Amino acid sequence: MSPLPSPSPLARHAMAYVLAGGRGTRLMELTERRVKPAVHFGAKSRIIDFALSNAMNSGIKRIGVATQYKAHSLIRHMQRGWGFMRAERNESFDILPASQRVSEAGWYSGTADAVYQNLDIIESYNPRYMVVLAGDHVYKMDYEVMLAQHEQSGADVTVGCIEVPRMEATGFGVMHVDAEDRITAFLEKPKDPPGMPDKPDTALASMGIYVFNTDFLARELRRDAADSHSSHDFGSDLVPYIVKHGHAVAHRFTTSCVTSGVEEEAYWRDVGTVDAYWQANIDLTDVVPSLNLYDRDWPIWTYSELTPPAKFVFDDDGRRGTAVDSLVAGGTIVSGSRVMRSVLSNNVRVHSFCDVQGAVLLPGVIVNRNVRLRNVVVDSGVHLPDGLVVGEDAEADARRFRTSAKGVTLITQPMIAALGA
Ligand code: ADQ
Ligand code: ADP
Repeated sequence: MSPLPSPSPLARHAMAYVLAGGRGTRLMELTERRVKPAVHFGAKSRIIDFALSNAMNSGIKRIGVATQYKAHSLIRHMQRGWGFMRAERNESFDILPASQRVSEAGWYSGTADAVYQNLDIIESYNPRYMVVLAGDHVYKMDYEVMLAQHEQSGADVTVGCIEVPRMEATGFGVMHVDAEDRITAFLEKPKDPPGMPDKPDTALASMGIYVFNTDFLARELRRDAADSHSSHDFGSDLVPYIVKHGHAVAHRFTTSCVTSGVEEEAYWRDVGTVDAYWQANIDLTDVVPSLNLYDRDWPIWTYSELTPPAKFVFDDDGRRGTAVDSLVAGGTIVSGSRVMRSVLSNNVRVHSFCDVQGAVLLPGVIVNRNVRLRNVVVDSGVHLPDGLVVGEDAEADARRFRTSAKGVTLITQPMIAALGA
């Protein structure tokens, strides 16, 4: 007897629509010149690479990315790294800046509007499902699993969700579900988030990931566009409306993609603040990190400049250049200095007599001699002057740089320029 044909993967009939237009103000000066999804992450990637790679690894062949705020760095990155999708293979990759397609009013007023304004493009591809994603989260997730639940439950919308400590849920959409995981209430960014009935200190938070049938979504977006009281946002308007008037179901994200037969515990971070961004980077330096970037079955694709290998050298006086418990990208040279528990992106230089710990150094950072760094994020291209000490005197750091609640110091080029002024 011939084996039964395997069911067609649903991802093949889906389009991923990545929202990448919001600035991400809580990353402070890191998003002064680029939007949050374009911010470098994990030595070689940008934040948006996670959503895009998840879509591709899940088998989704059509991707649209809505851009708006300071999109140059993001668009340049996607053009360099994601231009391989081919129409001949039924693939598409569309970068969709707000372009007055619906009216001449201009910008995307909210996340739902950022989809509504491109409905004609979406409908021209005729996808059965829309997987709406935020472009600013770090995680590995197989959307096929979510699509399968969506199809099985017959929901109007399926919302990705994760359990978080109750008081950390103030920045998220928080939901109540019944025994079948049907969403019975949805509160966007509540000041006092409700706990789960059986776990009062935990809240069920929306990950801002939604699956819809395209025809349902199109109808809802047109209804919402005509509603003058709406802010045209998924979390504030569309999802609460569907919860009230339709059938919304929660998809619990409990396992990151299952690859090589190994189940990884779910890891998902909205790296929205300097502290969260720093921590998620430094988490990667753990001996066994929760987010495995070395998983060849679930590659995080990116554009990365072609660089010579990283190099570690003795300086003239025979001091070793070392980096331990650290991620070091290509083109980087550590000479006669000690680097620990740090993330060094492409083309970084660490010169002699330096002590670098807990540092997230973005591409092209130059650390001149005698610098001591503790718990810092240094923006791309910054040259740290000889003898700079950061992380030992909180008051001095706060005067010169941007310091966070948890003691991480963010350093950008204008801050360094101001030191010499
Ligand atoms: P927020 O985190 O506040 O809440 P939001 O600011 O809506 O998310 O941004 C979501 C994504 O949309 C981001 O990637 C952002 O870049 C993009 N975006 C924002 N405004 C945009 C615009 N005008 N045009 C295009 N793109 C835009 C949402 C949900 C919550 C949920 C959290 C999870 O509303 O319910 O809990 O995400 O992080
Ligand atoms: P990346 O995001 O790759 O780290 P850069 O740090 O080079 O890129 O720049 C971030 C963004 O700021 C880019 O969009 C770049 O074009 C823009 N930019 C860089 N330098 C300047 C400048 N002097 N004036 C205005 N914009 C700049």
